[in-house]
Amino acid sequence: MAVDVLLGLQWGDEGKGKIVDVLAPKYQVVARFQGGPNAGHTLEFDGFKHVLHQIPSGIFRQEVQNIIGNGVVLDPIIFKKEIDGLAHFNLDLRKNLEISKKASIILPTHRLLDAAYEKAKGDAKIGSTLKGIGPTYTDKISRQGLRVGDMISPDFSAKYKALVDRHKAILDVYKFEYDLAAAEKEFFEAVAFMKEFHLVDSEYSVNHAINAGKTILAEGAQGSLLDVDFGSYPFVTSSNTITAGACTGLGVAPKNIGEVFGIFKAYATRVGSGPFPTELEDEVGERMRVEGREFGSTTGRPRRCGWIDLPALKYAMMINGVTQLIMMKADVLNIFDEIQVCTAYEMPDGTITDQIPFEITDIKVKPVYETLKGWACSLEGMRDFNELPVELADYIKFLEKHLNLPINFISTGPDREACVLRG
Ligand code: 2SA
Ligand code: MG
Repeated sequence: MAVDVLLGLQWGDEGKGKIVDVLAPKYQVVARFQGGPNAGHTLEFDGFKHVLHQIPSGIFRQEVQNIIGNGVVLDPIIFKKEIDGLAHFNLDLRKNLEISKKASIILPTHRLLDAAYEKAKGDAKIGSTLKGIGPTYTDKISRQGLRVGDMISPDFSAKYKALVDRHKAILDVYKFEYDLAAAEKEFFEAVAFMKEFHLVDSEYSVNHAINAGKTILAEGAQGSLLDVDFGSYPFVTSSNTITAGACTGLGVAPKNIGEVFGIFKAYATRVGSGPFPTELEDEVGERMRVEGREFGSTTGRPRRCGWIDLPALKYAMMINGVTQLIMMKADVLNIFDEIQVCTAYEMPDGTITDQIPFEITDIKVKPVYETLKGWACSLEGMRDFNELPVELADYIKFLEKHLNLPINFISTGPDREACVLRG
């Protein structure tokens, strides 16, 4: 059996949480392969709204095996809070959650370093979620990080101290003031708590599941355009958020990747800094933000909003090998009489391109728009493609023509049931 991958094709917040929740019943295993507490996957069901950060979205189904893979950076303090926050769901989490011993641990000083680096950058800041993501991946790549498996080693405290001493030296260089005592106490309590879970070599779990013919879903976090290699560097996160990240972040061979579900919003949003050619810094963008409730689920930050960007979407589809397209939040566009679609960019020298230029972070490209008629009505209760207003059907067909792939799932509201399935 193959591993299906579900990921966002834009800058995150495409609505992955809702889709994973819809898809989860089909899967016996749900695994996270990158990112960490910078993610916020919002699930809404039975009148509940719940945000997951580090824990896979299959957690609410007791029969699903949930795996936090080696590619993840895990904050024990946030992990403990997340588990505590799930208490009222009466789940036996020690049974259906496995954590890779090779996942990296976020220390309290990683968060301080994140803050120190961002502060030093001033106006050039990345807009990091300040969860310590960048510094933790830095330590992983520079081969000095701590991993979940180290927590069970007798010299964990010594390893911890050696790394924290290095961090303190850097914080001194940055003249960053801090008080570590409370966070350290919390950290060690959380480490003790985490040790009671299944700490495993999750590459074996995943591959045993593949060999046993189980259905497996790899759940991406952030978005493809925040990928450390292919996003608008340096305004990116520090992991590979794309399909290939599922291979390295779980130990899955490329030949074992199956369907790749690419999720995108009917428009575009971005939190944090960095280029966003179709951004609307006007009243239209403000209406989109309010209508779409576009505020970060991790940090509460208002998201930047704009029209859909087809060059960026096509790029993301290419890098990921998307086989299934899923469009979210079509209903947010109900309020507009006209809808713009960016089909290409105009470069500063006047040339037109449908590729993302390397210089995107330094130059301002102008979106080339085509204007489509809006449907300007509610989509409530619509479950069939043929019920959709003709303007929305036209919008979907227009996108499909440019993206060269059918859009088989169209979400028309936050509820689990609010969607149109085709094909
Ligand atoms: P980081 O914290 O080092 O990964 O930040 C680097 C950039 O990546 C962006 N980033 C995100 N963008 C959208 N959604 C994210 N997760 C949360 C969510 C966001 C929130 O799912 O709602 O609640 O604010 C996410 N995580 C990282 C970040 O904005 C930086 O531009
Ligand atoms: Mg999110």
